[in-house]
Amino acid sequence: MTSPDDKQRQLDAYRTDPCASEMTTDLGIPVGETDNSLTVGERGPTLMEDFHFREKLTRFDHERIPERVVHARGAGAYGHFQLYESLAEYTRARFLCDTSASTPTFVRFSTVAGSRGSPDTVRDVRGFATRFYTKEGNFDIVGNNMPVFFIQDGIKFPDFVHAVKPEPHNEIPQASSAHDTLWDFVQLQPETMHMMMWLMSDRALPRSFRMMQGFGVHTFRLVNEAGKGTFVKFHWKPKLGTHSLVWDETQKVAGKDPDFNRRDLWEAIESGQYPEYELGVQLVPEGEEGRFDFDLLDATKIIPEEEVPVRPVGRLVLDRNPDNFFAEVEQVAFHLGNVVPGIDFTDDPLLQARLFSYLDTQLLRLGGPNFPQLPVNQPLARVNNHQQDGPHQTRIPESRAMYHKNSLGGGCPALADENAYTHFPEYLAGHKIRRRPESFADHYSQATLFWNSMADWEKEHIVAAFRFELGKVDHHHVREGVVKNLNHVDHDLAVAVAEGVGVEPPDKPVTENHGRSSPALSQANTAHSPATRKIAILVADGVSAEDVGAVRDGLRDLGAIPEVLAPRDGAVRSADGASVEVTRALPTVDSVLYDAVVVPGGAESVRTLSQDGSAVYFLTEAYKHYKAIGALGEGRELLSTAHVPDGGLDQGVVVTDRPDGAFVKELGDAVAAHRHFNRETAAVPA
Ligand code: HDE
Repeated sequence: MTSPDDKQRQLDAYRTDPCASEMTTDLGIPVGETDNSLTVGERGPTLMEDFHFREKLTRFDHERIPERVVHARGAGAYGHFQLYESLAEYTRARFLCDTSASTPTFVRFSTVAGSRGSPDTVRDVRGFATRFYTKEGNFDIVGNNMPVFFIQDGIKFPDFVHAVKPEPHNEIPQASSAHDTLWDFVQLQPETMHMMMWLMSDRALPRSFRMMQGFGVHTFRLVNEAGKGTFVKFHWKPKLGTHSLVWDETQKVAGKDPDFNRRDLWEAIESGQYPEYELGVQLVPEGEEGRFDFDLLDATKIIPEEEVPVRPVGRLVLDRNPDNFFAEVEQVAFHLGNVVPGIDFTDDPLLQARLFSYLDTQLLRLGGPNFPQLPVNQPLARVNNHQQDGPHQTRIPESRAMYHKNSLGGGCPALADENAYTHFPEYLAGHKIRRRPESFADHYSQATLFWNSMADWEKEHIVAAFRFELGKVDHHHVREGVVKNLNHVDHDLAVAVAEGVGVEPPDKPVTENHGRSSPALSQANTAHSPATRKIAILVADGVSAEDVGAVRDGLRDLGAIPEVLAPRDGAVRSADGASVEVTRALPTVDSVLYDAVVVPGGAESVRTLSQDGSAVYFLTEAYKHYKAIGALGEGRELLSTAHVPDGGLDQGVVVTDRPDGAFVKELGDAVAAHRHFNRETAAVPA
């Protein structure tokens, strides 16, 4: 049985305390001077014998390792997983059978296309990789925040990644899919269409890693004690719901705070607002896989939740930030081949390719085969085998018999018996061929399903995204090719995109839209909460302290994070002479870093703010980005200065004379709604 602290106790052995001793070299020699190198006289040449200088520079020169070829930019955290009920009927994996165990975990979230230093808020898929440190070894779900993928066969992965990464001749653009090579790949590879719908949707712009779903994508197989197999898809559902930024905002955030998602995760954990996700499974009994109009082995397809419900089976809580980014987040080596007894693969050709790729890439990235010994990669289970040597071996095997079978080492280690991992004995026979199955041929029905399931505002965002991306494509025939493919998805969509990118719209649909939808796909149907939302309260000297206090305390009670912003840092003087502490100075922040804005009353404060362009713009821009807006007393005047129409509660604009409970409740509801897309914002100058 594992407990949440087991992994942390293991890591303790590796944590180093900078205050535990005086400064030393790497080999422990005391260092008394590290600011001046050893020279001949004060102005003479540096001496080679200065071993401390040489070591310091050499270590510096060797600090870098290759960044991940994809998913280079990421952030990670530790946590634990608690099972709700035993899944012994389906799997012998002990951590999925024992509800008394709490399994330590490590999660890494990432973008895909950008380099290590690229901004967080680009339009991209997000990686959602989870490691379970179980007593039977490490189990990794190396998933994404979208449930399908661009390609069906892993042999296409290098082609796809070459197309989406910055173009090879000039290494432009960074962390963006809006360029010719990606869309050229897309137009010639119609299997990308379903995933492109997800990528052009708001799913590609998560408000927070804490507010996005995760998916194992492939169909895996659970195997129980009796050897019976059940197909499974893994899902993570965030407790706070699935929410996204708007496109204009993401681009501004990329400059104002390139670490936006990383910082959000870090701060939430530091402040004890631990991110939570529910693990769900879709189970399909072996033998019933033929009942769908798609192939379970095709990673460009979902199993609609309405056909096979997602059964919640446990809860993941992330409650500890890493101590050192490089040691833990950069060196973590996920591999979807890391499975434990009771969890097995399927013949999905994308999955099969990944089984090769992850180990291969770690050998290069982490410099040899001993990377499983790195603290973050070490399992809690005991490791015992005849693997030996290689760079940076840290174990000291005591046996002289590093082979099996042996008599000189007492025959050790003995082979595992009933605990051993056994592969599902799937019966297979066939010819060696290179051919896609006919059951993988339908590239459009589920793209149409996704489109049909979107709320009107989600559809508008998808059209705008296609127009933006294709608008950056120089080759006209590539734009035309994409529009042609879109016409297989939905005629109206194809026409709307064509009209925005200077392409002749198709005159009729290729096929009639099948009209089916899956409500679970829409972000309109997600959970809503004001918890952990950042809310700006704009103040200046002369503000109503009563308003500030009521709003701040009321929002805190709802679990939100109110921050008082003023033209300068420190404190402002309220109308009644009290001191109101300022959280941040306006020039150091921006509305795109907040979920909502409130303007308290106080005639002098509002007058000052209305003459401060950055305060006015703050409000206008928040309105433009559909965020909840609140105003009390004279604060309402700033709304009209900022061209914010009082659309009322329906449009997330909450105004009042006095700060009472009803105001805070309405404001909380408006914040929880996340965005108010029923506003007319086209003419708003921000
Ligand atoms: Fe990956 N992928 N991938 N991938 N992937 C990597 O492994 C690869 C795919 C995913 O936070 C690499 O350690 C191939 C699907 C995540 O460290 C590499 C194929 C899904 C991460 C690799 C895929 C993913 C990676 C790069 C097609 C969602 C980041 C560095 C056959 C289910 C893990 C590394 C982390 C990382 C290969 C497709 C998710 C090169 C060949 C589908 C979350 O091995």
